[in-house]
Amino acid sequence: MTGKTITIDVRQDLFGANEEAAAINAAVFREHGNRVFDIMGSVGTGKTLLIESLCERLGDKYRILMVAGDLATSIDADRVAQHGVDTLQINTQTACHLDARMVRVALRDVDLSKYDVIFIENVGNLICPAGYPLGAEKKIVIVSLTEGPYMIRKHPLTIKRCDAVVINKIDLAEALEIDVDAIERDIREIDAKIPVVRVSAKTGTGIDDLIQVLGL
Ligand SMILES: Nc1nc2c(ncn2[C@@H]2O[C@H](COP(=O)(O)OP(=O)(O)OP(=O)(O)O)[C@@H](O)[C@H]2O)c(=O)[nH]1
Ligand SMILES: [Mg+2]
Repeated sequence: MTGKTITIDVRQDLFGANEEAAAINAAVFREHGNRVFDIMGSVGTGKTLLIESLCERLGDKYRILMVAGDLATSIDADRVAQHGVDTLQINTQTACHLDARMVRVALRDVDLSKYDVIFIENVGNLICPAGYPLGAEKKIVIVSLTEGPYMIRKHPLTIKRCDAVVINKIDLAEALEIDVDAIERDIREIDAKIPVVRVSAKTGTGIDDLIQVLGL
């Protein structure tokens, strides 16, 4: 056959394959009774500290597994392990986000029936992880005041693709002269109904509200 051009939308193909793998993950999690949360957000926004805080509060109530996505290290998994929960590290090497297949492969030899709750910390990135569902019950995006006042307006798609927004580091609002109400208004303009929780992972403010939003 000559003269025929086939154009493949690689992005669509990749996204389609991921959706299928995510659906399989979701079914496996349901089967094992796992409540799974995909925690995403920029580098340094407070994902690990927030998960540490959640593990401190929920560790007696639930059997928790933390899955850490990181390019090269196990620093975050090691931090969370200090709170007495099981951890699993995925090093993506070059990929700027986890995808559903990576999660499936990583969990293949894990006895999922041992866990009630799985927190997945995605690779630090406010953009790419939003486009790759992992099969989690909820995708939570953490933004923080140190990212400046415009991160919501600059990343509307991320907000649209998530199920809840955490505004972290509110203890720094005064020092950074950031108007938290304005950030929440920006979120509401993109999605009027999405749950928004103001938190300080450092002081513990708002963590109980977040636990409520997660339904834990
Ligand atoms: N003041 C303050 N500092 C915070 C808060 N949450 C996190 N931090 C600090 O911010 C820095 C980054 O926190 P991490 O929890 O490592 O952030 P992360 O999103 O997991 O970072 P990566 O995994 O590298 O993307 C650390 O120095 C934390 O102590 C907060 O609510 N308030
Ligand atoms: Mg981290």
